[in-house]
Parts: sequence; C-alpha cells; structure tokens
Amino acid sequence: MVNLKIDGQKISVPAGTTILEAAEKVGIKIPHLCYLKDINEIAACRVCLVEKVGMEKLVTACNTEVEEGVEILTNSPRVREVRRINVELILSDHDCKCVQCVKSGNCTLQRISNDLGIIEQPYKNIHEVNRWDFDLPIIREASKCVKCLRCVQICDKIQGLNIWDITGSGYRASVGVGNNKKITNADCALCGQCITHCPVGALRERDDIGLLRDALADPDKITMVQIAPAIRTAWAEGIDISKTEATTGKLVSALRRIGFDYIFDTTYTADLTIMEEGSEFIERFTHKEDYSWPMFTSCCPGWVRFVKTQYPDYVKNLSTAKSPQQMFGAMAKTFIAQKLGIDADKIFSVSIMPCLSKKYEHNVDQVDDAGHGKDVDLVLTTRELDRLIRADNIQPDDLKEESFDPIFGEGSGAGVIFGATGGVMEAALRSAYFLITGENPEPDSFKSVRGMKGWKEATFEIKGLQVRVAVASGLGNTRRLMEAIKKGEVQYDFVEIMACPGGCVGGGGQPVHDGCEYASPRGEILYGLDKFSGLRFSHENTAVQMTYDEFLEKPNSHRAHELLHTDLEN
Ligand code: HC0
Ligand code: SF4
Repeated sequence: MVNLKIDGQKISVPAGTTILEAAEKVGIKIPHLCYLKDINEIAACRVCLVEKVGMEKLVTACNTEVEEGVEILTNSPRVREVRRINVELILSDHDCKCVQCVKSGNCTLQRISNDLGIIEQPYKNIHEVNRWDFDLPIIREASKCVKCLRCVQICDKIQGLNIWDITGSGYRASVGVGNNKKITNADCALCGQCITHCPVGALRERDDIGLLRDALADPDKITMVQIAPAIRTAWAEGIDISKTEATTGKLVSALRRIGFDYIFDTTYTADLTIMEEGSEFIERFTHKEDYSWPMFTSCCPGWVRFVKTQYPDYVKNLSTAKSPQQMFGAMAKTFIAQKLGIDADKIFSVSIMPCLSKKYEHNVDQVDDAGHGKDVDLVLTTRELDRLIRADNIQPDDLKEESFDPIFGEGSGAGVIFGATGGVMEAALRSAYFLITGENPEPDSFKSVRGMKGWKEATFEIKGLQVRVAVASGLGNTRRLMEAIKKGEVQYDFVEIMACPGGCVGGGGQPVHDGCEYASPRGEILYGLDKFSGLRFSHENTAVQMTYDEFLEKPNSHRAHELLHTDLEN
C-alpha cells in the first residue's frame, strides 16, 4: 500500500492508483474534462492539474500514480489559477453559445467553467467553422469540439471502428472523420457511443422534434407512438422525477399530454419478433445443411451496418425477421389500423428509441412493406423525448398512472428484457423451448446469458438437442467474436449481437451522465420488470396470439414474410 496525504487527509491506497482515484476514495472530486477511466487517460484538457507539495510543476491527477509520502493539494491558489487559465484557453477555442446548445445544463465544460466562476472571456475566441451537411442522424459541431479525444478513443477501443481521428496538425489540429473519408462512407455503425461520451455538445443526434410537432398539429394525421423496451428504464433521467416515481404508467401519461392519439408498446412486436425469429431458428436448426451457421439476430441496426461493412460474408447468416420497431410499423398500418377502424394512410407512426441507428433503420427502403408510405414515419431518441417533456412544461408531479391503449400495449417480460444484452436470446430460448417441446420451461432457465460481460456463451439442452449460443454487446467485443467464428475457434448455433455495450439500455440515444455508465442498473430494472410480470413468455402474449389468429395465420406464413421479414442482403 502507498501512504500519502490529499488536502490534509491521510490515505492508504494500492500502488498503481492514480491521484484522481485516490482523491475520490476520500470524497475529494478533482474536476476533469477529457478523462474516461481505462479509455481516455491522456490528460489532454489539463483541468485535473494538482500540486505535489515541494514540486515546482503541477501534475495531472488522471494519469499520475500516487507515491509514498507525498502531499497533494487539489485546490490550492496555484492549482486554482492554472486550472482557471486552462479552462479559459479551452473556452477560447469553443463556440460558447450555451443557450442554443442541446447540451446546456448537462455539459461538463459548462459546469467546470461555472464552478470556477468564469464569467469573462479574457482570450480572443476563435473556433472552427462548422462544415457538416450530411443527412445522417449524427451531427458534429466542430465549433464546439474541445479536442478531448473521447470520441476517437471510444470508437477505437470500445467499438473497434476507428471512425474518428485527429486531423490537421499544429494549431489546425482537430478531430474529424479519419482516413480522409466523409462520415457517409466511413463505415460508421451509427451506434451513437461517441455522442454519449462527448462531454460537450460537439456530437449530437439530429433533432426531429419539429417533424413530430407538425404531425401533432395536422388534423388529418392520426399519431401513433410505440416505446422501446429500454425507454421505460431511462426516460426519467433527463427530467426532474425520481427513479422510483418514474413508472411506465407515468411515461404513458406524459405521452398522452404531448398529444399522441394512440400509445403502444414495442414490447408487443418484440414478442412477435420472438415468434418469427424463434420459428426461423427452429427451421434453420432442423435443416442445418441448407443454411450458413450460426444464425445471428438482426434487430440492432448498428450491428447490421457493422456486419455489412466488416463481415459481408456473414450477412446471409442474419435472421430475416425485421426488428420490433419495424414490425410495429408494418402492423400499425395494416392489422392495427384494421382493428382500430382507422385509415392507414392517415397514421403517422412514431417510435421512441434509446438508439441513434434506429433513425437510420426506419429510412431504409426495404423495410416499408405495409403500402402506406413509411412503415415508421419518425424516430425520436430518449433524449428528444425528455426535451419534449420539458418543452411542453409537463410537470412530473402531475403525471398519473395510465395504461397503454388497449390490445397493442400488451408485452411480456420476455419482450421487456430485449433492452438488455442477452435479453433477445433469453426471450427466444423461452419460446423456442415451448415450440420444440410443447411445454413452458421454468422462465429463468436461460438466465446464464444475462450480465454485462461483453461476450458470453452457453449451451442448453432442449429435448436432447444441444443449442450453443453466444451473446455479444459492443462492437469491439463483436469483432473479437466474429474473428473467432471466422477462424473456426468457436462454434455456435444462435448469436445475439447488440452494438452498444450492455445492449439498448446503454444505447446512443439514452440520457447522458458524463463519465458514468448506466447500462447495468438500467438493465437490472428491466429484469425486475420481467420477474414481476404476470406474463413471462412471448408466445403467451394475447395480442400476439390474436395477431396470428386473425391476420398472419402462423409464424413465418406467407403474409408474415411479406410484412415482417426483409432481405438484408440488399
Ligand atoms: Fe432495442 Fe429492440 S431491444 S433494438 O435495443 O429487438 O433501440 O429497447 O426497441 O426494434 O424491442 C432499441 C431497445 C428496441 C427493436 C426491441 C429489438
Ligand atoms: Fe441501437 Fe440498441 Fe443497437 Fe445500440 S444496441 S445501436 S441502441 S439497437
């Protein structure tokens, strides 16, 4: 152990601990901007400078290890002065129009600057000009970039895609798309992890709230919204309501106040996906010689984009089942319209997702099969939902417990856990077991695929059949898994991939808590909802059963194929 003093407090920590971590152990928070534990420890921002008593030069706390007997001052007059100058210099290179910035109120630079009491700008403000004119859901505001390199490191170390890089040199050095590429041809998966790790407003989602406002104001449109499984666990993080108060019922109430005509749950089509994908798996599994192995899930568009550019030979291994978002869109403008007795041409179908790449997915041509324009007209992220709730002055205390609109708001616990890594696999196995044996398994039989480990594997026996499964989340983990499959080092039958670490709960459209990962606690909430749900199996969802009885006939029927499957090879 190493003994030292921080701001007068004696402390003993293991060798190798950084000053920043040691200080946190005794409740001292050293401000920092660029630091991300184990990912970005390059001390680029120099905000975490501290004084080592007796040393002339200040040291950066994020990447300097503790030493025996030293005394550290984290807030001495010298430290305060230099830290302040460093932040003022960062601000001189930053477009400080906070009132027009989507990150205002949740911006690390703004908070540090306010905490230091910076109200003047002593250095001339010259920032980069924005030149971003791509029609993609990701937007980069160069004028706000603080060159912390978090986006570069997240994309490189966690997502293994290396989209961002340092561009230019000297005083022109900046961050941009690497290899002289444009974002449109850089193989970006649109997972949005760079956005959720940007400490300022330099990376953000395209804001589509205006399109929703137009639809809500149009008397000829019937607005129908679906909410993704992972929304219910995170929607309250961006508004003033406690976690325990933030129920799904109150979210439904907020959506009614916003003005949606019909409020449904993507979990209904998550259950439908299980019926389609589970049946497809059984068909492939029992005719192995006709297919390429393993079968991969296809509901994460970040993963689909990744496999198309990085492992094109495996595109044929993707399940042909559409994602629950797109299945909902297809059902909204066919069966749901029919059941509600409304004109499908008038439906404006909106989905609220924890995801950036869903904003891309709904625009892919081959997903529009209902024959009434786009199956899903608009996708908003959780962050946009929170902005909408705030903009509409909806007071969380006024929200009451309300129910989804009848029939298509029904979802099973199996559908709810789709939002966490391993959830799609677990839900699929629960129903595959039933489809193979005619009996329900104990609902938690497949829980060994839960948890935040980036690459999990398990083998289950169903009626004498060995089913080898793997689950990966995060594209860096996915690349490792794909390489092992390619080299023949591992053999699986069914593989679930989610582009974002932890699955959709950690999605690129979720609320941001700078430097903290929330995927794990959000996932726990989904597992709790499943545990206490009266309905644990997708095949027992009565809305799904009615959909087959009255409309689709049976899983993988001709009509189901027309509406709920797609050819991802194109
Ligand atoms: Fe997901 Fe989904 S689980 S991808 O993360 O399959 O976005 O929550 O909505 O579509 O259901 C996201 C979350 C979904 C879809 C579902 C799947
Ligand atoms: Fe979107 Fe979920 Fe995939 Fe992330 S893991 S890209 S949130 S679908």
